Amino acid sequence: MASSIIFMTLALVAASVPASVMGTDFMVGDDKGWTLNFDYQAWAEGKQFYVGDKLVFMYAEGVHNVLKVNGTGFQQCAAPAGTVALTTGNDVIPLETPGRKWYICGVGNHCAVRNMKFAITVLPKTASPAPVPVPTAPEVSAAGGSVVPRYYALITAVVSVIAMVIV
Ligand code: CU1
Repeated sequence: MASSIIFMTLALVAASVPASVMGTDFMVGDDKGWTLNFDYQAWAEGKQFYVGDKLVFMYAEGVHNVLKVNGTGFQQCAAPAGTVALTTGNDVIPLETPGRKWYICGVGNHCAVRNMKFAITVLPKTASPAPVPVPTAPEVSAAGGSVVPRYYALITAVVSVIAMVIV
């Protein structure tokens, strides 16, 4: 009974590991992708982003781009000098640190007028599961405990028989 409970606990722990280790890929705009006149802030509102997740921006190459900016750049729809635009049309941004993140499209007035901008808050990675308890220790000692007395009883019996014969 105790061992089946331990086994079920281990199975549950093992089943829960992949979800917390592997991040989630968020398709920005879902099936609309990265495009004009989509409410990306509303898209982001209901979601929880964690370190290890990724943002995927899909769009026709050359039509848009992706700029990671700061809060000021977000408000002004202007990237700080030196910001490198992502331009492949299939841009994947790993969320590597927790905190506030801002993304805009740097083409024309797409950010200021066409709503191609959003901000998210990336949360720290969820606590990794506690180390899996090692179930072998109590089981081994239990098995050993049953084996040793058996031999001990046998040896005791043999010794007592020999003692009786000698005496
Ligand atoms: Cu754009």
